[in-house]
Amino acid sequence: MLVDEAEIIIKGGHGGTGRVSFRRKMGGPDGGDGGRGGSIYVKATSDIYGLQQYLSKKSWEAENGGRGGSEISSGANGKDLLLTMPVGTLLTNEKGEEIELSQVDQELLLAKGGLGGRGNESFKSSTNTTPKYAQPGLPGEEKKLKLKLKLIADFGLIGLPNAGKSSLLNELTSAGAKVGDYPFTTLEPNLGVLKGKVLADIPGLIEGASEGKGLGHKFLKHIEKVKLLLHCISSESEDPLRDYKIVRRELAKFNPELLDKREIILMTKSDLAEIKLKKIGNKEVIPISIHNWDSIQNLIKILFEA
Ligand SMILES: Nc1nc2c(ncn2[C@@H]2O[C@H](COP(=O)(O)OP(=O)(O)OP(=O)(O)O)[C@@H](O)[C@H]2O)c(=O)[nH]1
Ligand SMILES: [Mg+2]
Repeated sequence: MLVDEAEIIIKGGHGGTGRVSFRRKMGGPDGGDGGRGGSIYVKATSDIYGLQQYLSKKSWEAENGGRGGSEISSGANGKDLLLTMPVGTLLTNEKGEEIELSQVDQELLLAKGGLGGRGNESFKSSTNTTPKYAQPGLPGEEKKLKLKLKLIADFGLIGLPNAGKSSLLNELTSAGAKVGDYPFTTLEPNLGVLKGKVLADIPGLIEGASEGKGLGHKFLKHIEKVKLLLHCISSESEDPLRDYKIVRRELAKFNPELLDKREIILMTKSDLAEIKLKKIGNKEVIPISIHNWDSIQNLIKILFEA
């Protein structure tokens, strides 16, 4: 299941307490400082299912700093905690401030660990040579964050049910989407990453989809942002032009601007039937088969030249 919303509480580690101690022989103060609490960072990844972990675990804390020791030894610093979230995640704190993870591998500080307390040695002065106090450490920053994944697909696969969209997604990316020789195999959008670009497989659109028929209508909103539509038509179809028009009509009914998007027309499963339709309007129809390596390579080339 694709998780696109979650809420978490994060907390930097508490700073360690400073130590009060005195040297055995001379009696001077020698209490060391507490260690710094660990901080929490986030790193953007290309794993679009990455928000799933925050459904079961909502509270994340970095390690506390260690206590200061005698002989002016400082406590250990707490370990930092690195959270991972999919690129496209929008993080909002309680004040409504937002940050968006816009690039894979981007790293940001989310919550600072608390400073360690000073040990009694550091309070020594000419007027107080034997201070008997030390500081407690400070608490780490605590934040409540809303996480929202915005599907910002670059390419969107559309077409009638069973046209071979998921198969193509699997061929181009490591998405591992379910494939079946029946309509409506895909029940929610699948996403994959191809050379840093996100490809979305939108469940089959049927006549009436924009009015709520079938499944595709729920997901039409996810293609409003895509830069390029990959329109899949099965070469097994008795009337490919009709299939094409059905889908285009549904797009238009949902949002006419979708028709202005760049579109590549793919005649899928080209190994199964002869391609009779070579052009639709002035758009070339590109034959493609998951069993034909060259045709897949050709498509990748077209996508990255687009
Ligand atoms: N021979 C052949 N079969 C293919 C090809 N691409 C897909 N298929 C088969 O076509 C059927 C449908 O493929 P899917 O990828 O599930 O189609 P879909 O468009 O995702 O279908 P829905 O999710 O139901 O909308 C499966 O049985 C696939 O194995 C191809 O290039 N050649
Ligand atoms: Mg599918």
